[in-house]
Amino acid sequence: MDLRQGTGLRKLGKTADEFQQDLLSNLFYRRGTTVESASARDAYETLSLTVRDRLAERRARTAAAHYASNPRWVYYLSAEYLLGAQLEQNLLYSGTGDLAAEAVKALGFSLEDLEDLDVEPGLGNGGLGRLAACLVDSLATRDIPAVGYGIRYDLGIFRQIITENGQTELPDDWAFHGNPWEFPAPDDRQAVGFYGHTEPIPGSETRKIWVPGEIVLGEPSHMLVPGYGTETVNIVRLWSAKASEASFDLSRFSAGQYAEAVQEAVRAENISKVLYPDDSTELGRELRLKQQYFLVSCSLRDIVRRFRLRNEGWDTFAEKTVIQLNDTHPTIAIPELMRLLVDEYELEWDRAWEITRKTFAYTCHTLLPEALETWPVRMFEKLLPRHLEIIYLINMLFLREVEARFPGDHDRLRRMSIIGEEGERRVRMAHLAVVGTEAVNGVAELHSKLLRETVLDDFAELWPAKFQNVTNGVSPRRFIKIANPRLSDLITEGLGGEGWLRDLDRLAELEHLAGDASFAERWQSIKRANKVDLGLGDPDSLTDVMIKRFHEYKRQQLKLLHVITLYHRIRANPGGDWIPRTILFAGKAAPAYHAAKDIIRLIATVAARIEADPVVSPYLKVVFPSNYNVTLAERIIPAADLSEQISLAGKEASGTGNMKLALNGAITIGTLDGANIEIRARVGAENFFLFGMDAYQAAQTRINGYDPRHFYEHDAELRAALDTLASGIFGDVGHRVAGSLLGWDEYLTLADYRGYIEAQEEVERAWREPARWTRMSILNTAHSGFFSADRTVADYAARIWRVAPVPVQHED
Ligand code: OX2
Repeated sequence: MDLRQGTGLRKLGKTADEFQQDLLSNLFYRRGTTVESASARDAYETLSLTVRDRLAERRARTAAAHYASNPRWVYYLSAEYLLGAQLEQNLLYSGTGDLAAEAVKALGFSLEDLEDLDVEPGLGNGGLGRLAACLVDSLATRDIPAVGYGIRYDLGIFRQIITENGQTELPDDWAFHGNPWEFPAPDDRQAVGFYGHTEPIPGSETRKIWVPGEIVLGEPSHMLVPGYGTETVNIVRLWSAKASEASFDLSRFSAGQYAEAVQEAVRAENISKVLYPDDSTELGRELRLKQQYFLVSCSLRDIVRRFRLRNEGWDTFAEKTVIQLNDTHPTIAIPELMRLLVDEYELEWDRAWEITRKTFAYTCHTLLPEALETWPVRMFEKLLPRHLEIIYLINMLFLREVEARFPGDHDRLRRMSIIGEEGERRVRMAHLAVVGTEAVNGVAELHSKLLRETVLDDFAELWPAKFQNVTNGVSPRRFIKIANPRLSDLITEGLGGEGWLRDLDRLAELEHLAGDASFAERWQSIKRANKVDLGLGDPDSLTDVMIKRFHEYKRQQLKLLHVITLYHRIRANPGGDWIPRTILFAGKAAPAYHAAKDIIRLIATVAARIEADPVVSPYLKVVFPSNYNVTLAERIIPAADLSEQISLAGKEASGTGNMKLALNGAITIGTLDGANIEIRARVGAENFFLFGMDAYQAAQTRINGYDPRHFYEHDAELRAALDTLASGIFGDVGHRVAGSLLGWDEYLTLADYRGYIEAQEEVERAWREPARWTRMSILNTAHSGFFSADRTVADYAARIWRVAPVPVQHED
């Protein structure tokens, strides 16, 4: 029996009968119940296990193939993963959807009932976390040996309830009923130190001993990440904080001090208790820094352990390992690897530095200055004293390099230093990430260019070859095949097969069908049917969606000004030939981001007012479903006609919702920002509603002294909209939002207002010609194949990771 290949295992069934038997045996032996008494949850858990078993078998073959080839590995370090619901994905990726439907029917349930019980793990905030999930999907699909490392937060992104009072947050105990998709691996536990002090080692200048003041255990569990249309199953390994036995104070317990007895343990386990619900902003709390180091320390030790299973010494470490840092959150991995190599494995500093620099690569996801993480030196020193010493040494040697290239340029040294000296001294994580890596990339062409020209210009001048662009992408399986089965079937029929799901450029062949009247008619009726399914408005109305995190730079407030303008226009001319619109907003705001929460509340209030207005409501409906997450996105995206991507140019690094919507045939109204530019270039300017300043004009407008009141005074419709907001009918929130727009308007909303309204008029002209609209919609899908995450991963693999696929053998 060949244990390693997993071929000694009993074969898992391929027929309906065999699947059914496996399901029953899981019901009896693993769930401990019977057919007669099985609840929906029993059925769900059992089905999940049965599907998981099939992936586990592939996982065993994957591990065997990887073990045998000792390949170069990609390790993706990310503080966030928004994996989305697992059941439907895993049914698809294991090809067991039909078998499962039949088998659960025999238990008296429908697949849809059970899918409703499948809770998505909300271990991320927004685009950055969902990108991580799309990339691990594509890594497996491309047969690249990879592990994603993250944190298993007990509480994910908060559950949101929207009422007329705005957003309320509730804790998201996503694994309350357990999580059938994960495998705990307590044996691979790691111990992580915090606080304490360092001690010199006599005779060594660079090595030190770190004596931590607190030790916390990290316990991993993993979720399976199957590739689509291939045998590979990779994993995402998530760490949970566990108190060590010693942290329970038995003597206090015996003395009746129950709370004090567990105090230390509670503190330790708080590290992975909750995801910080902020997006694109820096937080700066010690617990967050603890989370970051916890992730990094556990993951690096695991990476080293895995390397040592197959290799000896350190000569080949950087050859066999590439670690991608998803934004700066895991950047402490750089000094941590130095610490492991120098202090624990006793390598010379220079050699350790060479290995470290070659091992890491860094993806930056923002340009917003407030999102560039920095940590107070004092906090760092207290929590990670040894790491701070290492950072100082890295910085000293780095600044020497800069000084050698630009002698006497002190201002440059100050600008580039890893330690910021303005005000309170702070560690600049983005600088550390650039200095300690081999490659740095932005996430869309414009973003990468602006990184080189602005935020990281000094670094780009020093190391031009280090800077690259890798435009983001999304999973076509989750966001077309699963989310939009009707459209997928039509595409498959039109292209004569499902090959497009692994090679999304093939969508381009749909171009020939754009002029085919019957194809176009089916295209249109699918969109309508998806709107009926969504059930949030008249399916014949123009469904206009803005779905994303709430942030002032994304400018939901500009969309709101459009809503009020429409409201005024309809009231002024109730008999007009108005196009019925359903405007859908969805998204969360960080709980402490008051300006964004004001905008949510204002939208909810305006929506109610419109609803109650008999003159306007036949034409205009504003809906705001609660709790936007991956699952809800999968329902909204297929139903969208118009995709709102209206951030101030130069602020949205990429966007990925824009890609998902275009792929599903929504037409974008947007600025020249992030990936919008690349979408427009591909789908064609005539199939995209463009408006607004570009990034350079926006920057120039600010420099020239921007005055929002100028636009207020010179545009009667804009004035009317702002006056309505400020009139008091929407209470204090109306005042505050209008006040901020008129007072400062950080994101130049008023300057882009007129252009936006005109672009919306162009939208309406196009909508009045259904054949033209449908053609535009088909062409958006046809020319968005570039935005597959499979292409993104291929780009990383070729230009940054330099890794090759390792195919996994089929079961024989
Ligand atoms: C987001 C960016 O805001 C968004 O533009 C991008 O598409 C996404 O990351 C994936 O690259 N936190 N979230 C982001 O950046 C940060 C920081």
